[in-house]
Amino acid sequence: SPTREFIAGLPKAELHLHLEGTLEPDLKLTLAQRNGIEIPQSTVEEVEASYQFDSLASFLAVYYPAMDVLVTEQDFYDLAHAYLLRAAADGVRHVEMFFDPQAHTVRGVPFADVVGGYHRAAAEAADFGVDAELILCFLRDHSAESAAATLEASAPFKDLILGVGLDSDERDNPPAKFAAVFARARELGYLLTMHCDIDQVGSIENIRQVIEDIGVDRIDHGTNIVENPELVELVRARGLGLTCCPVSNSFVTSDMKSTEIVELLRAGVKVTINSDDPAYFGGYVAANYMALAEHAGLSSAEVVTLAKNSFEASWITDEDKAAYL
Ligand code: ES4
Ligand code: ZN
Repeated sequence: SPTREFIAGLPKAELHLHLEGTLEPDLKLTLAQRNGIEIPQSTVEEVEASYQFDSLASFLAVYYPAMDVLVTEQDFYDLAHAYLLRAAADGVRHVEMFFDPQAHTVRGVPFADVVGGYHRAAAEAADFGVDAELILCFLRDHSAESAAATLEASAPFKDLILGVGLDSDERDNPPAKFAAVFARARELGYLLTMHCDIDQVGSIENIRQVIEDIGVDRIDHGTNIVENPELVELVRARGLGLTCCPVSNSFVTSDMKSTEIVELLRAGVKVTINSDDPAYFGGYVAANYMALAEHAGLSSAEVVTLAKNSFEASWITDEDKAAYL
């Protein structure tokens, strides 16, 4: 079975990472103090103790309020910079990072400060060997109108953003709710992805919508296609990437879904391994590869395939892919 050193040494791309999900307890305390924001915790241990959840809903209830400490352009820079240093140490060479502008603009933070801080950190990461890009996520439990307004607000920053995604609570917020917003995003030149969460009731119908109606360029999670052989074949034949997050899965459903992930991998689907919200779930990308490899008994060759898949499913040019593969 592959060692941690072997996994960390493999060049990897990370394709499913929420920047707001990299807020470590010590940075949360630092930012709260710097910005004069009152939070219920005053030590790292207390913040860690508040990072408790056993479902997506209980996670999101901790996750969104924690973001109140992010206020200035420098805060967004500091958050992304800290993540990118950790990613580099885990062997990440390319990363496509989600961010949730609505979680900040609803509090009065200017869109330009969010994108500005994140982009400044992304650009600087080239100095330590990481190529970093941004994916704007809409909050699916907010209205389609709010998403449309956010999309228009992003237009002046189009060159700093690779694509758009959809996250937060999937229940009662199907892909079709955002069909017009995603069609407009495509017109603007963005690539498209959407979360299809593993705990979702009616998951197969939502996955069918994201492929056939929205026409996504990737699927976040999407592991539930395993229940439907026709969808597995469609995703395999189209070469659509799935961004799986084993450690996150184990928090949301008490199951890493290693059987399902490995079944899809062995069926030839472009499965990738990612960390989702590592500060909350306690594992950056190498720990996610390690957890899956140990749990499923993966060979070193299969781990190498996962790392190759991460570049193949990425949104870099074919020329750049060839340089990594
Ligand atoms: C998320 Cl685990 C998860 N699910 C849905 N939306 C999210 N945003 C950040 N983490
Ligand atoms: Zn996610």
